Amino acid sequence: MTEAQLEPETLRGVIARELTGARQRTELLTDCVDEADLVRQYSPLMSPLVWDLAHIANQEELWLLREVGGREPMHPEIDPLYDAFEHPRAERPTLPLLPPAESRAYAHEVRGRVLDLIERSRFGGTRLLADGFAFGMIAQHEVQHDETMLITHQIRGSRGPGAAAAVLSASAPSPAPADASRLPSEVPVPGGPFTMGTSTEPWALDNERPAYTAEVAPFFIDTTPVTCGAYAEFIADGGYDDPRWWAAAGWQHRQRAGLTAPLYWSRDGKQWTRGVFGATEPVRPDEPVLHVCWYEADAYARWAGRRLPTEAEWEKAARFDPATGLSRRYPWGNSEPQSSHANLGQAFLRPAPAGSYPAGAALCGARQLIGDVWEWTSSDFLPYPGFSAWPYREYSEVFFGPEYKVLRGGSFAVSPVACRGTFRNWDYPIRRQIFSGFRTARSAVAETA
Ligand code: AVJ
Ligand code: FE
Repeated sequence: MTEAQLEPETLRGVIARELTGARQRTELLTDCVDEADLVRQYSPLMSPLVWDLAHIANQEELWLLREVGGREPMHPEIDPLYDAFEHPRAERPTLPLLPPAESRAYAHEVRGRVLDLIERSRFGGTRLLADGFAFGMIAQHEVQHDETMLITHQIRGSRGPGAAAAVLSASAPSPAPADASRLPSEVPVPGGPFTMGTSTEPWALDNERPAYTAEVAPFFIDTTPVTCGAYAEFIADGGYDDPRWWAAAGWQHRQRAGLTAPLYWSRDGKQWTRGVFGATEPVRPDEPVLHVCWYEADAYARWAGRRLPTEAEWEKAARFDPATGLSRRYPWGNSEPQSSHANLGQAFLRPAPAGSYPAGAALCGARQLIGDVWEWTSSDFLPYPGFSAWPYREYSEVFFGPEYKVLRGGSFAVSPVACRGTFRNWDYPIRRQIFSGFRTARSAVAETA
């Protein structure tokens, strides 16, 4: 979605393309397992895949057919089943959910009516319709659930027929570019004010709004996400056994949960292996580390003599243009993400080697800020000054507070439509089933004469 106001005909094309692309992914993720596995719950952290499918359709019906289109509910009795707030994930398999065939039929029927609605819409008159926001919100909702479903596939591993990697058949990303080994380990970012958040990005969600002036002190940030090789050094140095590196709550969690390595890592003699969608392979030292919780990222950073970047630092590194003083939409500028910019959209089912995507570098020189792995920041998930919940409180507002940490940048699993320099994700600091990694930062020490 561009920042420029689009003619209705152009906007129609953009919306149809985003919704159709999201649906192709949803179908891949749900057609590659049999009925029994669609209704199975693989982890109390995740819904059965069939819940995601019907929930995607239900949100689309709610916002596009009912709110925008003024239609009557198609099946009002099922609404509560797919309301994420009425039933926590752990409870969902016990609900009288629509079976797979009915879920598919429901999603198909809703989508057919939505495509008709797009043809008739003028994209104006109400805030929900302006710039096609409601359609953009729903496209983003579906691709967010596509990421959630891919997480379920990773948890599922090789259990059951049709291990995800084979069915989703993603190829490997290219090897790191020639200059990757010569990159500086960190790059400087100037202190001072910059514009954080947005008031102009048409499909930005409420928690990214409004734009405001944030101030940061000068700092350095890692050029790339922390790699598996660097993380393995932390492990080898006894990092998991030394409470000095861990936040108090993190150490407690590390003890209680018995953490010794990232999720899906195991020790095979002298080398680390990792489970990837049901396959086991040697850990690749130059790949960004994946499946670490905030506490692990925080401990690694302290061990390295560094710290996690704040959310404002991350965003300044990603967006700030010192020449104009303006914040850009993406690290590479204002143009829509292309496959040369970032590893997004489940094109590959893994992060690309550190130093990849030189065309997607930020002006400060940092690479892979967008795509590959979600990056933990040190910040709590809080509203920006002037925030107002829109169009519903349950997207962001009910989560604000110190119990959630912000992640930035987007992983290989999220589509470009739900990924930009201002986009905010959040989760509990103990969570690591998500496609999470991190990079570190340090404050620039003022030079004394
Ligand atoms: C923004 C990823 C935290 O999955 O809980 C999906 C996105 N919100 N349906 C989540 C979301 C409603 C949300 N995250
Ligand atoms: Fe949802």
